[in-house]
Amino acid sequence: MTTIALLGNPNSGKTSIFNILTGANQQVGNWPGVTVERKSGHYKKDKKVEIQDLPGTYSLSPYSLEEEVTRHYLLQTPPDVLLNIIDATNLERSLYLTLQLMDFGIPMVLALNMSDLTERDGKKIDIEKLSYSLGVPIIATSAIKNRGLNEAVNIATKTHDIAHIEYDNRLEGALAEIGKVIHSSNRFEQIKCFEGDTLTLSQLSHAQQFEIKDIVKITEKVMSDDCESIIVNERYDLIGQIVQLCVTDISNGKANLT
Ligand code: GDP
Ligand code: K
Ligand code: MG
Repeated sequence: MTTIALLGNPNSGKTSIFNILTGANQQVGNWPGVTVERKSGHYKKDKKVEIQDLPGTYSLSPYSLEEEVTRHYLLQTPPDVLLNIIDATNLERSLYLTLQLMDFGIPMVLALNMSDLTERDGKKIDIEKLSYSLGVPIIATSAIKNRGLNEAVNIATKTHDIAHIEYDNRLEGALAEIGKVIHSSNRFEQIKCFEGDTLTLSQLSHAQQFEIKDIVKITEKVMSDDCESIIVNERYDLIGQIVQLCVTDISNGKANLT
């Protein structure tokens, strides 16, 4: 049995894709203890593949019940692979969630959905470059035209590699130090500690919390910014570089880099 979890921003096409992949083989319920809908199903073409639909979110902070459910699921019962559904017409915003998902250290594949609409928008996305930049397989999909979805599942079932992204050396150094303090190589937890996430910090001893505070204070000083802004800026800087490399403006018949 392989479990593939579908994740993406609201309106990325998750429900459409889930319905195509599972057809009538769906179970609908609630996540334990909360009134957030839980849907899972078996892949129509291979019953040994289970598809888990997760709530649509922009972040995993958690600012909402949906984010909390998703974060808890990824930490406590990680699937074999994440299929991150991306709205190709809203690449920057979608990639912000992608970078957060990559921190969990779970194999990941991207479905570049709404790919039928990018040319209408006068944009061309170089999928090979995008895949290379992020270190994950990417398949162009269109739920409305039923394109690329079976390929996405096939690739997902064969993906076992875990992609790594690197931010500024000073931040990477701080995260490595935090990893030693909390005895965890889980990058999501390290970043959450760095950001001062109360849920994560509350599970640590006072001594650990003090050590982390020191690491964060020093990093804030050398990077002249506060901890939360450091993370947000690192992610948006990287996304900016990736978009510049991979997206071409093809409107007005002219090919200009955006
Ligand atoms: P969710 O919020 O992520 O579950 O997204 P939905 O599956 O509800 O889709 C949101 C809207 O986008 C719906 O109107 C879909 O019909 C439409 N949609 C989904 N996938 C595609 C696609 O690949 N191309 C186009 N053009 N529209 C899509
Ligand atoms: K929707
Ligand atoms: Mg939906």
